[in-house]
Amino acid sequence: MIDLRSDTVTQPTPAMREAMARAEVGDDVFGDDPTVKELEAETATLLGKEAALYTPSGTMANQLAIRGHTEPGDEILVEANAHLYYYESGAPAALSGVMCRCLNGQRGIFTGADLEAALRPADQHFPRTRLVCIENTHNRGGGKIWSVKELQEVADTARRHGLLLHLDGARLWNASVATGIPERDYAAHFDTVSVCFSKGLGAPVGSALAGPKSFIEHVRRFRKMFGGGMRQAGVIAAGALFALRHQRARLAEDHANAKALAVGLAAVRGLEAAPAEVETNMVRVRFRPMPAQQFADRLLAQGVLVLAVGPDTIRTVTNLMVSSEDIQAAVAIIARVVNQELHP
Ligand code: TLP
Repeated sequence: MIDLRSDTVTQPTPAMREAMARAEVGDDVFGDDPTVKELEAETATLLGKEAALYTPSGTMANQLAIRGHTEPGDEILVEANAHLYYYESGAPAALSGVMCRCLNGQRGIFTGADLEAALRPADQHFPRTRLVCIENTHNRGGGKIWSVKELQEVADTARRHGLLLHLDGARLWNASVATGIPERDYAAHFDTVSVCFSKGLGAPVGSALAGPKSFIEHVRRFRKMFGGGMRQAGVIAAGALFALRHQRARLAEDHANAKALAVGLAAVRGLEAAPAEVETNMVRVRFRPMPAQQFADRLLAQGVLVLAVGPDTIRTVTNLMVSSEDIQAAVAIIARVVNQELHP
């Protein structure tokens, strides 16, 4: 099986398992777990923030940020395809009682002018607009990277209007490896940043929310409330620490594999893939003749796993478990399935 559904499918390597087995642990709800503390400190430093909080998932990290920055009835501004709005089970409404106002971006990117156009005067008729959220890289945008200039422009506009800023940096590592711009330079524009260890970095579990110390202490209580207080979490935090230290630079391999995959698929007649749009580890592919889920099922039967993400669009994500040889094999299998459909 060549699993291209997501970079979340990665399994811990033998060296990572070894680090996890050796982890020194304690009860983290009592603040006793040295490995969790080490992970939080190292993450905060990397992101240039005062503190960080380990969470079981990226979803929880994002939702803690929203809960911490808002009050029920507030409004947050998000891009229409943002993960924290599109893929988090309605959590902003359920857990924070906020309204989401959506901006339409281009592959997830919106501008200061877009933001400006969505703002309303302070008036008792309107919800209080509080927070702007950005996702970098952008998942449904196909792994698109926000440039620092684009971020800066939106952040300046938000600040001018007294708004707070949160970055969903589940794949910020990919943006940094692709551009050479350190994570902290992206993070500097935001009050809070969430990052994931369990995606391309290859750790089995966990994410973190980073920001000012007082804010992190504030949301620690919400983490408990949301059921995210973990006990001997050092076992999994050790996997995250190992990933952070040893598996960040190798994301460049995933990016090269994604590019090769896109080039290979673009050459298959009947498929629409755009190699020039591949900036990190994701490739979106359109095959118009059949519904995406049916296409995904056909590929599954031939040993290639992909995700249907639109009526006729599938997503492939390169990852630690997939070699460049696997990529060539996947291209051949996908081409065969397409040809069988077009020339039965
Ligand atoms: N994304 C998953 C699915 O939920 C779609 C994936 O396979 O891509 N932010 C971003 C940008 C994400 O892509 C994800 C996961 C999350 C947050 C949530 O992380 P988890 O799954 O740890 O809650």
